[in-house]
Formats: sequence, C-alpha cells, structure tokens
Amino acid sequence: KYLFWDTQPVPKLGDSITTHGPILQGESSVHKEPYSLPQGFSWDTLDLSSPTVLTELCTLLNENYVEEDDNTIRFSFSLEYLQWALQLPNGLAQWHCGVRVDTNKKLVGFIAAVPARIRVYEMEKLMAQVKFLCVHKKLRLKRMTPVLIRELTRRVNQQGFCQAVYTASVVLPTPLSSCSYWHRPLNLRKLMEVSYPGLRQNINLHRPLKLNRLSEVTKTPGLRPMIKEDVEGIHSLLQTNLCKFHLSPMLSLQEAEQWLLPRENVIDTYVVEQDDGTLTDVVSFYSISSRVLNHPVHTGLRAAHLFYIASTATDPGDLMEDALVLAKSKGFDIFCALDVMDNKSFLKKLKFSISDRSLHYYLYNWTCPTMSPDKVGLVLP
Ligand code: YNC
Repeated sequence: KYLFWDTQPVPKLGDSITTHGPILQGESSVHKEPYSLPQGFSWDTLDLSSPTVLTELCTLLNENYVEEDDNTIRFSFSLEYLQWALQLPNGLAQWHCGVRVDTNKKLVGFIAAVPARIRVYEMEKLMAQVKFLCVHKKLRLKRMTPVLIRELTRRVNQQGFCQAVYTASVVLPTPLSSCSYWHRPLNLRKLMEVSYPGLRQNINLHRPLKLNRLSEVTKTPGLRPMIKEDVEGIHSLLQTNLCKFHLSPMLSLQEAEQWLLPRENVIDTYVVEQDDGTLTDVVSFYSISSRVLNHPVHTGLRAAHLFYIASTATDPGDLMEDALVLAKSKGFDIFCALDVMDNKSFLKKLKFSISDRSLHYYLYNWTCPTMSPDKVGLVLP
C-alpha cells in the first residue's frame, strides 16, 4: 500500500497499459499557497548562484544522500557537479526547493527539477526532470517527502508543466522501465580494498587483474576531447541516434552544450573527427566522487558514469573501450553504465559486470506501455 503515491496521477502497480495519455487533464486548480510544512520548518527557494547556498546544499547531500549502507562509502558531490546538474541556462530558481529549520536556518530537505523537452513514444512534451530529493537522516520516516513532492508539483504546475520524469532506486507506482547498473573496474585492487558494494567478494585478485587490463592508449583515429565548435555536429549525431528509442530528451543546441561540453572533474566528452572534418562519433561520461570512511589508506573513490554514446563510423564497443582507457588515465577507479540504449551490445565484452542495483524510470501524470531498458534513451545525472 502506497499511502502517498496511491493519491497521485501515476499508473497503479500491476495495471497493464496499452493507451497513451495524461492521467489528469489540464492543471485544473493549482494551489496559490505553498503546502504547509510541519511546525518549525519553512520553505526556502535556494539561489544556487550563491556560493554559500550551494555549499549548504552540497553538505546536505554529502551527509544524507545515501539510502542504506554500512557507512563506509559516501557520495561526495562537488560544487561544480551540482552547478552542472542543476544550474541550467533555462532553469527556474523556483524549482530548487529547500526546507530549513526555523530556529537555526539549517537546510534539512531538498528537491529540484529542471525543465526538459522529452519524447515518449510519439509524444513530445516539456517536462520537469526531478532530482536530488533528499531529507536529512534525522527527519526520515516522518512523511516529509510527500510534502516536498506536492510543493514541487505545485511550482511545476504554476509554470504550465503537467508532466515530470524521474528515476529512483526504489519501486514506486509504476516503473516505465527498470534498468540495471553495470560496473567495470578500472582500479580493481583499490575497489576490493574498500569493499566496493556490488563487486563480487569472492573474486580472486590475480585472475581478474589480468582480465581487467586495458591498453594504455586509445585506438580510434581522430578521437579527441570535445570543444565548443563541436556543439552543432554532436547535437545532430545525438538527436539522430536518440530517435531510435521510446524515451529520450529533445536537446536544444544550448542544452547540448550545457550537458556535454567538458568541465574538469564533472563531464568528459570525446568526439571522433574524420579527415574531412566531419564528426562521426561521440562518447561522454560524468564524474561522481565518493569519500571512503575509516580506511587506513584510501580516502576517496572516483566513478565515471556513462552518459551518451552515439556512433556512425566507429564500432560502439571500440569507442567505449577507448572511453575506459581515457577514464583510467584520468584516475577514475570504476566505470558505471546502465543497460539502457544499445549499451548491452558492449557491456559484457568490455568486462562490465551486472550489479544488484536497479534504477527505475518514472513518468508523472502520463500513462503509456512499459518499455525494456534498450528502448530507454535518457540518462539523468
Ligand atoms: C523516492 N526516491 O514511498 P508512500 S531519487 C519518490 N522518490 O510514500 P517519508 C519516495 N518517493 O509509499 P523518508 C522515494 N523514496 O506512502 C520514498 N518515497 O506512497 C516515498 N534518501 O515519505 C515513499 N533520494 O518522508 C512514501 O520517507 C513516502 O523519510 C515516505 O524519505 C525518503 O531524486 C527520501 O535516495 C528518499 O533522503 C527523501 O530516504 C530519503 O524515507 C532520502 O516518510 C537519500 O515517500 C537520497 C535519495 C532519492 C533520489 C530522486 C527523484 C525523486 C522523484 C520524486 C517524485 C517526483 C514526482 C514529480 C513531481 C513534479 C510533478 C509535475 C508535474
């Protein structure tokens, strides 16, 4: 029984859906006033252009953005990462929704959304991409989450948006698609030393070290980091490729630049340029660091996450292998990828192994048939 989600315009678990369309028509009546928080807490729209506020958000997430673990590895989002993921040129400050304690002004809750044009099957709509929902550990299980979601929904509706897209590791009503994380060790010894969750514990170190060896240099001729002048070429490569899937973003040139142009320690994008100057392939990955707690040697861990890959001239497996080589040379310890898009075609071959972590994709106020991971063409950092 889902006390909150059963009241929301989302499909019921177990329904088999063959139709496409909104669950609620129009934004019938958008509340004028913010939803009430429990006594002692207040809403605060976070101005992320302020370094102080961004640092507060970073602290909230880095201390609380974990579900359950043995507390040895914790996310460590950087200010630059949060700026990349949340501060879009077309973003809305109202959608950075914080909760503070009245007495000491401490930030204890957050939810955010960024606008995006999304295509689902034949339909294209402006939606809110919802992310970074977080409630302070001490305020868990007090039904703060439904209030955060309702308030964000109100603010999204106020702008005339009626649909949203989001991902979560928990099962809620009702996944549009359920995907798995795959891991590819780059520094296996270190991952084993810090007992990286999801790596098989009984791995014998010697054999896998050999198995996981990568070349020192990339092999695709013409492979180089993306520069600003590549935006248009990459945009058209990506959009052509994304047409193949049932769920994908419709990026503007400005968004392609925002999401893909390399930023140190945040996002890396490589292109293949042919002799005549045309761009034929692109691969990108973003960076998420973690802190390793209570370990005598290791303090941090760097994970590269596959973002978008599209190829027209290079074998995607070869392109991805080069991405692994580049990530390793940049000091990443592990490469993570979802089995979305055509990724399954190279994951096994490149020694990725499936983890027990799932990621479910959801739509708010939209009903349509579910899809297999290889039809998902959207990655939400
Ligand atoms: C979750 N991840 O089922 P029911 S993902 C949505 N997304 O409701 P309480 C969630 N709902 O079952 P807690 C959720 N996790 O009664 C739990 N819920 O119907 C539901 N973790 O609330 C849950 N971030 O406040 C239940 O729960 C209700 O104290 C219970 O807090 C949960 O960003 C949470 O994993 C996740 O900070 C905040 O555990 C907390 O347990 C936490 O008592 C660490 O809540 C960080 C973490 C989640 C990352 C993400 C996407 C969020 C999508 C939200 C939905 C958006 C809907 C669309 C809005 C715009 C609409 C338009 C138009």
